[in-house]
Amino acid sequence: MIEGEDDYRDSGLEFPADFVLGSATAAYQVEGAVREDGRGVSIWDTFSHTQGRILNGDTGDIADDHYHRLESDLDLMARLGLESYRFSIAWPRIQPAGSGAINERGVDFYARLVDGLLARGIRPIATLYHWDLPQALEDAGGWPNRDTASRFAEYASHVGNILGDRVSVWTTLNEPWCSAHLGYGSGVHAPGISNDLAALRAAHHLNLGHGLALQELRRAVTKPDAEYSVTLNFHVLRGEHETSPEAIRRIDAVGNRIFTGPMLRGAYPEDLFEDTASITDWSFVKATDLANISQPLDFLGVNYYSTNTVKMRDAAPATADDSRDPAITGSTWPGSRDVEFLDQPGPYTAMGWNIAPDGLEELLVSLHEQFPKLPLMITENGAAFDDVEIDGEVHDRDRIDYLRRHFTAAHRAMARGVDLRGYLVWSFLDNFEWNLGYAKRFGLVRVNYESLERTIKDSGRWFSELIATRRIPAPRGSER
Ligand code: IFM
Repeated sequence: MIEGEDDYRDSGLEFPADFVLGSATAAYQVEGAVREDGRGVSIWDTFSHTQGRILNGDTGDIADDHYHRLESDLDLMARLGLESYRFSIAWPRIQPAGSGAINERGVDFYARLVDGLLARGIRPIATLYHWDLPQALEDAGGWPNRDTASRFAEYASHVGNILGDRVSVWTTLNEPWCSAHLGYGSGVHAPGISNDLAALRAAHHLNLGHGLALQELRRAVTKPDAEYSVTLNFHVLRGEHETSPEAIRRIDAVGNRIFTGPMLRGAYPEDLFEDTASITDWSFVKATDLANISQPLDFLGVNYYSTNTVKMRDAAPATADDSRDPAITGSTWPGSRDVEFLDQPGPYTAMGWNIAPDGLEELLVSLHEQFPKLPLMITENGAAFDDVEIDGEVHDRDRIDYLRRHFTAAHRAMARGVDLRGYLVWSFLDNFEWNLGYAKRFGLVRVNYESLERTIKDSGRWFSELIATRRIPAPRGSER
């Protein structure tokens, strides 16, 4: 990132009247109430209750207690002026064992959520799957098992029937890369499996589940102007080393094009097959799968936080039998163990992620060039910082600065012709940050994890001003 004139700290830039401004959360990260009203067990319940998996032994058992504080949280969204709220539906609340009859009490919670949003003039954006697979389906093989894709389609059909008259936007999956690669490849996420073949099979069955679910949704939904999407987290790759182009190609294939290929082009990239030939012949891809997966989308959801810098390792590639310690084997990405991820230039967020708004601009422009007819929406962007609450205030200047830079980047991409429809800040509330538990705070609103009290941070007020004026607010005194 270049500091100075071109540091993306613009203000005053205006967003069009129909540009959607809102915020996002996910069920397991905020809801709590994991044993209530007939909810079944998810892989994240199991994982978070397994010793050593989550920092400080945290679990989502209570999280932000959003399940019990729904009305006041909805009021808070309205106070912030959110135009849209992106939430996810916990599959185990709808179908506790992942198949069969629906659980009416679980349905009731999401009906109240959607109705509460609509009553406050906030557009509901519903994600069907943000990682909380019913444990019963994991016990039957999880995403590496083809049947999970069919179960997901069945679940989508139920949810479409129940909420299809009211939800504005449907998103099938959130970040299937995380589900496949972190869940079944590196194993740092639930269900905690480390197996290259399982990760690739999971990626394919997530793709298939996406396509089948979209078809079911389109059959069930009755709201005529409902929109359909999927959210991907893209890896924006860089590298100056002579081997970087090859490393970039590899990670782009197994990290990005493994999803955009089948979903948006109707084919897996040939180079992905070559890179992973020692792991699988991909015979789990059946004849009709690609046609089922490549369903039309109204827009593509883009999650962006930072960039990656890569090169090929100097030493000989590790074999699949080696320890999975990345220090020994290189990356844990299937077919790309000989790719090395390098330290990135700062500044960094509390996650250790580099702050690179130019990466967001580059990503949006590149997606627009690759898929010129497909509108885009930023469905997640935001930052964790070590916020401090003093006398009921959180002066999170770092987060405001991060958001200013990324809203500037989005605006610049639009000025370059990108059809960008909206921007949803991650996250509405501080919440359970997966394997890092409650140690990392991304919220526009602080949550006190003892009292569960909510406090709007300065960034929340900043975002409210942006929504109200549709312009990036001018920096105040100490903000620069
Ligand atoms: O908290 C997560 C979210 O669940 C998915 N996208 C990235 C966020 C920050 O890590």
